[in-house]
Amino acid sequence: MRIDIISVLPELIRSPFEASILKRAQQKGLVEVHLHDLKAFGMGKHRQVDDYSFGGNAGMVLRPEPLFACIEQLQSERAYDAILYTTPDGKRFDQKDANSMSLLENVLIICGHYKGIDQRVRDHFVTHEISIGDYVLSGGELAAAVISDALIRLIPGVLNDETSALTDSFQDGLLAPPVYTRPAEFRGMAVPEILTSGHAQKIETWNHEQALKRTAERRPDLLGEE
Ligand code: 6GU
Repeated sequence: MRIDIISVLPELIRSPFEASILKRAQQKGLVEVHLHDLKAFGMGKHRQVDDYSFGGNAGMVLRPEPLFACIEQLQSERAYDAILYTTPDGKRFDQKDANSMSLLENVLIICGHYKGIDQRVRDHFVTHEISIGDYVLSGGELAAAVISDALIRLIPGVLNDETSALTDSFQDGLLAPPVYTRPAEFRGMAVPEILTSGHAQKIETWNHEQALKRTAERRPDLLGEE
């Protein structure tokens, strides 16, 4: 997979890709992440990328010319399977979206900023408008990092223990059960006996029951109840 990210503040998202799992995924050659500074395509000697919105709505909007130039240059180098735009008015991103997008070869993410991007860019290029939740961020960069992380960790070989993505919360429509590690007893608090029993089948049943209980308590909407 290759992910290209267009942003006016690429430095805001460099660090998540330079540590831990995301760094190792790139070192292993499983994913390439390329950050593109929109200001390089800015207009005039001030490299302007934004302007006031028509109609008087307060706030700056990213102009179409730099975005068209940047996107068209990238498209001349490869075809994109998806062009995402991060925006609070997009479809709310979930694990299903992550699963299907993790299979794509070339993904382009355009980070919204200020009051957003000129609608003509959305109309012309964007295939998926994505929000990461019902709250407002100051820019789409952190959302782009969240989405990239969710995709990259699903690429086969990225996680050490291949089964661990399968036991994630949401992967079976349920929240994950509680987990414990050593010591088996700590300050008088014991790990549930079943987990130290060695009965694989009983442990699996217990985990499933706990996952159901947690989901019913915390996210009944996932069980279609609410
Ligand atoms: Cl994708 N962008 C911004 N700016 N705010 C958000 C968001 C995205 N998702 C939730 N809030």
